[in-house]
Amino acid sequence: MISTFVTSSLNKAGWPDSNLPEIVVVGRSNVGKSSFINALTGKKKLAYVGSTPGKTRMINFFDIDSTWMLVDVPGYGYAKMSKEMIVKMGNMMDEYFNERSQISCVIQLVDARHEPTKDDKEMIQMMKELNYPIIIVATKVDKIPKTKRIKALKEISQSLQLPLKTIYGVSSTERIGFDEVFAKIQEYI
Ligand SMILES: Nc1nc2c(ncn2[C@@H]2O[C@H](COP(=O)(O)OP(=O)(O)OP(=O)(O)O)[C@@H](O)[C@H]2O)c(=O)[nH]1
Ligand SMILES: [Mg+2]
Repeated sequence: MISTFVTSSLNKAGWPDSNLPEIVVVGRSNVGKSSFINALTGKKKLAYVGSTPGKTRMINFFDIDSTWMLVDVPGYGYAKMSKEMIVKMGNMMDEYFNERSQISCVIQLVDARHEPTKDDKEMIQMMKELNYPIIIVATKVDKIPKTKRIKALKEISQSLQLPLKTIYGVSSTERIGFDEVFAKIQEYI
């Protein structure tokens, strides 16, 4: 897989002039979106990973094999973000999700260790209303003992009222679960 950074945008004017299908990675701040993109592409420093939440502030586009784009967006639910910033980012995301016609799938990340949050559920609802197919990925499974991972995924599937087989567990640090997610992505590009 050949992956390259294309551009970062703050608004429509900054979106790449391209018709490639886009797969967007969404989720709470710090859930591991940028790490997921790096692990999926096998490039350690493609997307910026921060030790503190709120690191990704723009919409970042990555070209994959000149065939599709992977899109990294800012996380939601970061308590320390200023109100002004929350509004700015909300508008930026609304514009993208409402007007970018080639969005072909949304990858919703949730933390494997916790029940999906109210924000997670609202995000999923919003994506459903926009008619985007959604892939649910539970991150950081390395932080759960191996014997308890299935149970954690089951709890997420129950909480979201989605079949267990539609929830993918991954670890970006241990590189677990990416082949399965990649195969699923292929269905949408
Ligand atoms: N143990 C473990 N840590 C992870 C994993 N994925 C991400 N992290 C850590 O979680 C923190 C946040 O990761 P990011 O990839 O920057 O998260 P993000 O969702 O892009 O965050 P924002 O850009 O702030 O919205 C970093 O310290 C990562 O190293 C994982 O699978 N396992
Ligand atoms: Mg990020």
